[in-house]
Amino acid sequence: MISGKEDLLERIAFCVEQGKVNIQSLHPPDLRELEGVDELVQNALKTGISPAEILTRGLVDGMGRVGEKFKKNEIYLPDVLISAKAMTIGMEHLKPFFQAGDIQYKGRIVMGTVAGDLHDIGKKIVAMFFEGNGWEVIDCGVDVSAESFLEAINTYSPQAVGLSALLTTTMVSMEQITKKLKAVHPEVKVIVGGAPLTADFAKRIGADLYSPDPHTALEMLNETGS
Ligand code: B1M
Repeated sequence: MISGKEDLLERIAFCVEQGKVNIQSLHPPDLRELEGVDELVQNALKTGISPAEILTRGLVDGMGRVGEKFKKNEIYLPDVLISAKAMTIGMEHLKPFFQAGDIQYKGRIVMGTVAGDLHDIGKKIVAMFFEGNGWEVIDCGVDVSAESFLEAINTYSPQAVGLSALLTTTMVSMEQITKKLKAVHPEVKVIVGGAPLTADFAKRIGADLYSPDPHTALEMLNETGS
């Protein structure tokens, strides 16, 4: 028998997978007038399910299924976009919980998805982990050039810069950006992550740290000291 909690988490994952944003959404037609990610995440929080579980077992799980279907050509880009929208709405409700961690910042990190790459869901999740653990995050967004990262470093004097890349093609721009940043600011730690990366690649491009997931990234960032 599925418990209320399991059922709610599964419904959240299912709504991300189906791209069911909220009760008003007309898409998908067979879920009309039913609650979407917007309402379900709020319900889950009200019933006391932890934000971390809602994130990993609801939202991220749902987006993982979307990725699998996209890979197999079972769905197309517009479907992926609408799922990303549903996921983002859910993440908005979780953000305050991750931000509520500490009062004084441990340090500051500039983050961005590298030039040529528009994927930002993973980067936003990592940023939420950092913020929730007391780091001030300056999020430069997506498609960020080396020049924009350098400008942000000059403006905010961070301890670290976090680069995210989801495309094999933009791993090249991650390499160029890392090299430029290390040449100008060797004292600023560069931490890289994203699905196509490996530890070997990170080492080869001269990044200081590589993490495949938000938890390890946070541990590494904490170890860099503030
Ligand atoms: Co695109 N896409 N996409 N996409 N997309 C992938 C990445 C792809 C693997 C799908 C596939 O073919 N199976 C494929 C890349 C193939 C490759 O390069 N080998 C792909 C492609 C091809 C494309 C386009 C080229 C498609 C096209 O136009 N024909 C295009 C590129 C646009 C561009 O960037 N220039 C494109 C576009 C899009 C959308 C805009 C529709 C949308 C992005 C919406 C958005 O981000 N706002 C999208 C999506 C959603 C995906 C998939 C389905 C899901 C990505 C995601 O959000 N995953 C993806 C397939 C997949 O991943 N299975 C796919 C969930 C997220 C939580 O995981 O981002 O891996 P992830 O982040 C993780 C870790 O990687 C890590 O922690 C995160 C949390 O666990 N991590 C870090 C990430 N950054 C880190 C940084 C760190 C540390 C850890 O330290 C700093």
